[in-house]
Amino acid sequence: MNKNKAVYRCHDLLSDVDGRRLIVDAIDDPADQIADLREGLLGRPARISPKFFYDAQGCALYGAICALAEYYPTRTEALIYDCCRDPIAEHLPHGGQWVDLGCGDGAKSRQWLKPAGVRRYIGVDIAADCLQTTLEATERQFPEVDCLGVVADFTRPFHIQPVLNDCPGSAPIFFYPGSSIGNFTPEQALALLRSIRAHLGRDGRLLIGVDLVKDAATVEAAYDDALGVTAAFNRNVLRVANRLLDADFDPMRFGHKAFFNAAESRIEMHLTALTTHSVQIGDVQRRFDAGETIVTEYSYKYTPERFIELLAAAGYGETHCWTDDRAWFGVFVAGPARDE
Ligand code: AVJ
Repeated sequence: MNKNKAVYRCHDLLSDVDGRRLIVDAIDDPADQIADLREGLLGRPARISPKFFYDAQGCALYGAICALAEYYPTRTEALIYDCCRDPIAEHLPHGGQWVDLGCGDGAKSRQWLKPAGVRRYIGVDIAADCLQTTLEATERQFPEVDCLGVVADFTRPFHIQPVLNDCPGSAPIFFYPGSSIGNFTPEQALALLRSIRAHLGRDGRLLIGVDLVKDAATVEAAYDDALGVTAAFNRNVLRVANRLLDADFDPMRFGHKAFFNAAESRIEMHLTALTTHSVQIGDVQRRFDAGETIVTEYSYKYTPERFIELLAAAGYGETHCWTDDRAWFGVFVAGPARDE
């Protein structure tokens, strides 16, 4: 995305609505997204960005994954927040602007608005429809908090400084829970962390949840559950591709594969063609050989040390970390390095 374009769009929309709830459309041209998806599927190896998982059905399936016995991250992160909310909040500025990156239904954030004394809530998500509902729910529960939404794809550099400037003297708290950072390669994660860092000013903070390295069997079970919910979630992305690209993937002709790649410290999810067959993708045919895979997701796992290193490389200073007693999941609060 052209950075400047996004800035102007923010300005324009803000001046239009003078401080009331708004949806800022700071997303890339949808045609570019579709071109990326098409290019990825025609490439070798074929790949699909995980951001395409989350249509309405994909969001519902992800919700079901979070409730699975095998899927520990959501539960473990919630446990850390439940037991350490006040000590964590002590490290956050009060009267701040809560920037909820990938807000979804906003439920995780609503638990923070009181303890962190939040003045303004900014939901950021790629899914515009959910965003509206999230803002309404948040406003209903917290009428005194000013709520607004930004539609953005933060797989691209994002720039919401004009939105933050609209509420001067209120430091931003960027909340990025759920180990969503794990979907980025360490290089991409560094770029995103820098992007956030550039918005912090002196008093702003990042509050981020990160899944940690643990035995491979536990991680693999979380991404290949016994009931096949994750398999359905993975295959659903082919239905999204069918809709967006006018393609004719048969999801059941692909198998779900998930394994821990220890050298890269990441879970890899693939869809494997079960038989050799051709798929129509718009106006071209793409042949898939039996066993050929489409990469659909990487989910990186960090050690606390490695994640703190990444934060330092992105220009953060003092960092605090909380984990559960098995050290399966880490919650980090980081502020700007002092000498910057
Ligand atoms: C939403 C990216 C955090 O990587 O664990 C869950 C997505 N994929 N099961 C993750 C996901 C398969 C999830 N994140």
